[in-house]
Amino acid sequence: GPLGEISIPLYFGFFLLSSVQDKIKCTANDFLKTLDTLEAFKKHMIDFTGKEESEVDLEQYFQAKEFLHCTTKFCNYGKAEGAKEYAVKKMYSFIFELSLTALFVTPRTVGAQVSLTEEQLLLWPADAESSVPAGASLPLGSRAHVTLGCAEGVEPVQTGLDLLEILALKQQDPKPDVVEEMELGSLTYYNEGRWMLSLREPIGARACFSSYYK
Ligand code: ACK
Repeated sequence: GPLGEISIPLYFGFFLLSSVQDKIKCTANDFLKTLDTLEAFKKHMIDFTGKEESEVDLEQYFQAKEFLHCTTKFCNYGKAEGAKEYAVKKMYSFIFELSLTALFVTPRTVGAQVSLTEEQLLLWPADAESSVPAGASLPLGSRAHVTLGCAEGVEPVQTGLDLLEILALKQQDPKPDVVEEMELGSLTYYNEGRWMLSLREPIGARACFSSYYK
């Protein structure tokens, strides 16, 4: 059939413009640098190091990503469920303004939470949140994120799963203790090395809706 001739990409997503990427990388690095110096973080350093009394340089700990993007649909060249149906969506190469509303860090990943608009949600697959942790029910688009870095040996798919986990914990306890008021916003600790900085002012990030092939 005709679909056999269409080549379906590895994934679709919003690709941050290069000027925006530089700005976000700087913001994220500043955040990691500051987080590293906080007493509250040092108290839980073992989450990252696995042993008492050792230090971690968070900027070194995470391998920074190139091509910052917010994946909408992972298609795996047509092998992922729903890939072909998704691939017929239009709005190719349109520019969107993404709103980054939080930065989060776990021993596995560092990322930015993306709050999608109604229009952007039209590009969001209905089943993206199907791997929500047990007991939680999160709205469509909850998984939307930009992976900023992964610890050694960690695949980027983990960033969205880490975000869902934090949001599920947040849902259980909507008013957790804020650990620290930082310049950029309030920092909260969700145990087991999970940190979230809710930004006082969301970061606007212009991004092009497109697809990626390796
Ligand atoms: O950081 P990400 O959102 O996580 O961007 C990359 C991109 O696709 C290329 O690997 C994401 N990704 C990988 N596998 C999956 C999956 N099974 N479901 C959703 N996103 C995925 C990865």
